[in-house]
Amino acid sequence: MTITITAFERSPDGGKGLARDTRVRWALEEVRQPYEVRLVSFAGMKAPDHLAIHPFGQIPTYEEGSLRLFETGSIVFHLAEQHAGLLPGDRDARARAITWMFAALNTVEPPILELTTARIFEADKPWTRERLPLVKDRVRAPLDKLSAHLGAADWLDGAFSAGDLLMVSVLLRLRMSGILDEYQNLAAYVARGEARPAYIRAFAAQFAVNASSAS
Ligand code: GTB
Repeated sequence: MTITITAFERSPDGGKGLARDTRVRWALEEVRQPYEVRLVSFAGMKAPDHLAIHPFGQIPTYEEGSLRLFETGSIVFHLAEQHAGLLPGDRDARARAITWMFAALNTVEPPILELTTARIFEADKPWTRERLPLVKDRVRAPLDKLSAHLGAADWLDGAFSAGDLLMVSVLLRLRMSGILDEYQNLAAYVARGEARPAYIRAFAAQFAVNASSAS
């Protein structure tokens, strides 16, 4: 059955792989499922036909026959459940990998999003300069713990899993801030994720869209 996802017609990051379709593409590549992409404009995201798939008018979405999903966590979980490669077979190890998926999205990502908001969308506000150090410290708090947990291991809990895929995707957004480089093992962890052939294919696919829309 054909899988179709949606992505920005023109990503605000110009193809750096920071928009959330990249993590879905990465999961699809890890489980070796071919997919098609429907590109959506900002106006198109708010149109009734897109809102019927994504009630919040965002990307990415996922369509497979009559199944329509939104939320990257749900999409990656669906792929990990349906295909081998992203979740371990052992019951307990699988539950722990799913726990790391939630940790990435519920614990680590929210302060990173707040930092992006402060740095980009609130950069011109008079209070941002004073507030930024506080926001950065809120990013560091979970990273201190994550770094201690990871230690010298390659992945968060044994073999690479959907938990690592989401955690690396979330941490990637920190690179521009310099905070990732404060944690040598986390920077190496992200680099390991980016070096995976499936990530390289996913990155190239989203880059190609943005390179052609820029010309
Ligand atoms: N919780 C949802 C999920 O995980 O799927 C969040 C989805 C989401 O925020 N989608 C964004 C979107 O559609 C795109 S990724 N925004 C349009 C809108 O809300 O109207 C967010 C994003 C945008 C731009 C960059 N960038 O330029 O670096 C990075 C990430």
